[in-house]
Amino acid sequence: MNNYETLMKRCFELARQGEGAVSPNPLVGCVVLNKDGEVISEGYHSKYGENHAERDALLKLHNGEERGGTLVVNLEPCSHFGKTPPCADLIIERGISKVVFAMRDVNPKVDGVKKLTDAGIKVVSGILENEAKKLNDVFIKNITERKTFVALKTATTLDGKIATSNGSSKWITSENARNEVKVIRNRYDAILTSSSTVIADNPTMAHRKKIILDRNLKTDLTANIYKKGQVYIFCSGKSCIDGNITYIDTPVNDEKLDISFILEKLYELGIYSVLVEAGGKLNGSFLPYTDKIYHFIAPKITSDNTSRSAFDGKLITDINDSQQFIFDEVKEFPPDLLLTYYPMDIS
Ligand code: AOF
Ligand code: ZN
Repeated sequence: MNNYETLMKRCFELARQGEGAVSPNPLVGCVVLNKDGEVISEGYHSKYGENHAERDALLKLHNGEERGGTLVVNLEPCSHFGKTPPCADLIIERGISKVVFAMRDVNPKVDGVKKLTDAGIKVVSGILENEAKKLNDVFIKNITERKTFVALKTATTLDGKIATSNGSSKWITSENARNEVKVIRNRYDAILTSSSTVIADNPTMAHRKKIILDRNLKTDLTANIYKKGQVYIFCSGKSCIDGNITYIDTPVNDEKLDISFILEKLYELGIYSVLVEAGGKLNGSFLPYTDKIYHFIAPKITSDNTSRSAFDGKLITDINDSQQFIFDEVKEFPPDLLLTYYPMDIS
């Protein structure tokens, strides 16, 4: 691994400190080196509307020690006036001679490369580009498709089960793994679950925004999930705001709430990413819309075919009709594993 890759990894680490606070902006971290190649400053985008990573790093320097130096950042520096002035202008003003970044900004308003090269700054791009794109998968989907990013979390036994046939499920994974779920939740604008999960498990699912799919309004408003945060209930036939709860009347197909409608509504509400945490039925319905899966696996086997599966979508009779995914990574939360994967792009 060369030095730029090491520095870029540091940018990713810094960028992640903005998780849960920068949406709908991207996660960005930045490292500044002086002309001798020594790290003299670091920064990151910490909150939506606040300074971008490059500005955060450069404003910490007061004596011109960045002149002739290099700025490393995981996203092409911006060149437009948004909530903040263009980073490219500040980079030029501070006399930086080289900018190293991982990926172009997909925001069509941005052409930092042109602004920087026109000013005579050397630009190196594409360092750890794939990793950078994964880090900002939500931002990329939001900007390029104008759609809400859907992540899904499940925790299963080795035979892919989330509960026994009578619903016993506490606990499949260890506390270690369950603590990581809290970290994952924070990455997304909202969590989403079903009335069945609320009724069966009465989970708290601590989050600032919660979405419940409850067609016939079967859940009890005294359930833990309603105690804190802003709640959106997608249901049939009710449309109003009551305290922290917004009811959204939703079309129904085949006795199921229309998921495309729900996802469009979420985008309109400014909920640009969502983490689905539910049972097999809802997981199955969301599978075709899912952009990323977090799958915790405990080293256990129920060995009971009537146990409930993590994905209970539709009947298929040809194994080649299975939905295909690409493994991303495996992490250990002993004794469990966390496997992440993305849907295979079949277009
Ligand atoms: C960067 N560095 O740290 C971030 C960038 O409204 P604003 O001013 O915050 O601009 C938001 C846009 O700027 C966002 O859509 C993306 O294109 C870029 N974000 N750019 O150079 C950063 N957060
Ligand atoms: Zn910027």
